[in-house]
Amino acid sequence: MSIKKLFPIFLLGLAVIVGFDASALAAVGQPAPWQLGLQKPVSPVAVEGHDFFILLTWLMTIITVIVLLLLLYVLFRFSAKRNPVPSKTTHHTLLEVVWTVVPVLILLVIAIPSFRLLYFADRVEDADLTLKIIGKQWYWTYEYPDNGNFTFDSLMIDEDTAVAEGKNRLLDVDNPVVLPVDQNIRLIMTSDDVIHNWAMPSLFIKLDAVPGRLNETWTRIPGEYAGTTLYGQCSELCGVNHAYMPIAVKAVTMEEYKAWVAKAQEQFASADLPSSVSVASAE
Ligand SMILES: [Cu+2]
Repeated sequence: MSIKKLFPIFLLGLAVIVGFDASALAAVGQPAPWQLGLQKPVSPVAVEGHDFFILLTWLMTIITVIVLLLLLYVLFRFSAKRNPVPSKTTHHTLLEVVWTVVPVLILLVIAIPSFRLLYFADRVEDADLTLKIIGKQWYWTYEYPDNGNFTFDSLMIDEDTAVAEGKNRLLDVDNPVVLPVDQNIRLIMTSDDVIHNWAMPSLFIKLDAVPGRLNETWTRIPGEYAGTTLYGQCSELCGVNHAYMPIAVKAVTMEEYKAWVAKAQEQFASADLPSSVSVASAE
């Protein structure tokens, strides 16, 4: 491989080492051109997850550099030219203990914050409201059980329409999820057909929606993000239109949320049918 070809890799490595983080430049809740790091974290879980990612990146960088330096030293110091008569040493107790214990310590350093984050993201004790998410081929259905139990479908808007209206192609939907800021929101998800995955990078959520099973997590969007729309996509290969079932979550103030709920209860009022059959087909 020529030096020229290695250059982009070198640049990327350098960017990681100096901690260059494109998320600082990116719009909130969506990917940005030339983005290197994660999307800007929005929820408390996302902030913790982002910190954990930075810790792991540093650990990986340090380990890689140390191993590389050791290799280079061995190549130089013990080459046939400089070391014509090799040592016959086979065991070294202290060295063996060290190269067993040090990796264990590194794994402990990773495991402790990892489990803390896992339990933090698992569930919230005192949820202010619940959003039920149902994956379908190939769109999402949302239920608001705490607000009159209305249900609606959220489908991607046509690509040409999105471009014409200045919206995000492949990301904007006809009916975004609307969530109030500064509230603990319990998210429960399931599926009506195959396994989908409700993935929202800025909320650090990537949870499977499995038929016959109810998975749970939670989120909280700080007040400063009122008016922002966050985007995500299905992240479990679920069929031919897997790439066309995006997620849009609009964060609003509590007053706006109440007004939206009042409107949504009328707009999405279903007949007396149970919510699971209120929607019959994808089109
Ligand atoms: Cu899907």
